[in-house]
Amino acid sequence: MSSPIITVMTAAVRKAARALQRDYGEIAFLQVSQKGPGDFVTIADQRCDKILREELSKARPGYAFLTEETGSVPGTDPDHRFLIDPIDGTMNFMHAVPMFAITVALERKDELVAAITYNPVSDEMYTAEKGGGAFLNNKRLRVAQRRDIHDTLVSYEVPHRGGKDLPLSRAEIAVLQQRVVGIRSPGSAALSLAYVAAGRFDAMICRNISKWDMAAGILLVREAGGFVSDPDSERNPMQTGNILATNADLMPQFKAALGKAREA
Ligand code: LIP
Repeated sequence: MSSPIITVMTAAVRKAARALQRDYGEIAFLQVSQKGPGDFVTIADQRCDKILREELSKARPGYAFLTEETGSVPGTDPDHRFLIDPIDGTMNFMHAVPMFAITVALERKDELVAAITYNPVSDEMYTAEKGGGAFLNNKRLRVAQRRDIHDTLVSYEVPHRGGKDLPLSRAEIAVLQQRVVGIRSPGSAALSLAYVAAGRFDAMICRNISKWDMAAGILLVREAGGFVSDPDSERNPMQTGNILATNADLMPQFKAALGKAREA
């Protein structure tokens, strides 16, 4: 049985997802039109963001927001804040690649306490609540239990052309390719983190992302028994914008590998 806050967040996400799916259905058509999908995606993002804020405000008036589309929206409740990315994986959405998600997290006094990441195309609803475990469509999740980096499948989010840290990313991929079984770049940090929680990926690494891209995923991974860290230090990824998520045995091995890349 879902808790009241997970019920509220899930209902808001499902309502926003219905609008998003209608927009997704238009994307293939827009790609062949002269205008292209860029502006349309902005509108889809904004529409989804608005529905989420309206629905969540109705159920929890006074909570603040931090969203990719509207930035910081102060609330009257000083303790609670929703973090929202209405479409994480925008580039995939624009190209009609069905690997994107609505992702919503709730912070209480700066601590992540509830999380939803939903892929409307695959109808995969990932939920987590602090101390209550992580779930995929109500099935309990557990991170993968592999212990040796040489056995792992890893998500490494490749930066966009012109993105920050391109030389570092190339060095990291080169080092990882010598150690892991395979590397994927799914294009949605939120879904990559959900996949770590589900034990599909053994680890995920992503640099220069925003709080709303990773907030829900961090709680999902922790509640599935995994760990997150800044890849270069012991700092909180929410503060540095860089994240490594994996299990306890693999964490030091990935940190050592990424350290080698920094030396290269
Ligand atoms: C994107 C991430 C993606 C990352 C990009 C970007 P958006 O979020 O989830 O994985 O590589 O840098 O931040 O822009 O699609 O919400």
